[in-house]
Amino acid sequence: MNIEFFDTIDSTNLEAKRRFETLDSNDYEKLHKTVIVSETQTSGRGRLNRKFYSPPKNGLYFSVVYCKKNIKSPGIITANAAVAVCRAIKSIFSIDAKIKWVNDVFVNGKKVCGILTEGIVNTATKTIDAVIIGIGVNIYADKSMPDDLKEKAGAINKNAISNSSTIGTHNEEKIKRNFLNCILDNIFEILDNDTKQMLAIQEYKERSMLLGKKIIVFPIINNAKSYLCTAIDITENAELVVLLDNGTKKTLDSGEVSIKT
Ligand code: BT5
Repeated sequence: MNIEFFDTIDSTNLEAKRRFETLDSNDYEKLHKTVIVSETQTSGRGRLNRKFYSPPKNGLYFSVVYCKKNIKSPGIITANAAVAVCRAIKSIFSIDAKIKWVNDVFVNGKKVCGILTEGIVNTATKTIDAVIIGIGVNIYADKSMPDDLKEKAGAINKNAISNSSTIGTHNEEKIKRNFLNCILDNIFEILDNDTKQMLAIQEYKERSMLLGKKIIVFPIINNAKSYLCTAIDITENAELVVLLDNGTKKTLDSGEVSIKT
């Protein structure tokens, strides 16, 4: 593993992508397990070019490069990473986090982590031979968080405020570093072993905050209309199975969902 730290950067995912641009596709393997970490991001990104708020001190923002030939489902990797983050939250903070399909980790009903997995296509073989797993976690609460985010975004340690005098001290930095190491250990332990990947998907399902609930699906393809249904299962490929009111089952491999309140 090779970890690089930045004070500030546009986006750790973009930085990881730039590393690939300098390489011939036969040499992608050289970047395997490269980790780019930044104290803050000026253009932190979510899916569909949404923004990911990444102020300094509060959180962890990093990207993990994982190389493997012909990756069939980046969705499974996102699910594996979400489980790794939950295990690390349990180890370091003794909190049981939940997962909202596909890529969000929740504590106390609020999103504390988002994951953006991007595939790198080998131009010669047209297969996905590497992924960049971008992970942003809010560890401490942020007083300056924009109002539109406050409703849905939270922090693991919501009682610690980022501009209090303790944050940024040696102890807080140590917790942050241990937390990062713990997430990375868990990610590689899972991704390096097919059986552990399968077990992680089982845990992903157990930690799901959707199963059994009425949800609204917002398809992200073709501007299709949103619809109401019940989340009934998660497959071994981390797809969401939903039951429509007319009795039809659907298996979703992407999309945006919200729990009907
Ligand atoms: C995500 O997208 O949640 C994936 C976020 C991945 C961020 C990491 S940070 C390191 C790496 N480098 C990057 O540039 N990105 C990755 P999505 O599911 O599309 O959710 C985006 C939505 O989450 C936004 O539209 C906001 O509503 C919300 N959001 C933004 N910032 C947040 C934050 N700090 N905490 C919680 N929610 C946030």
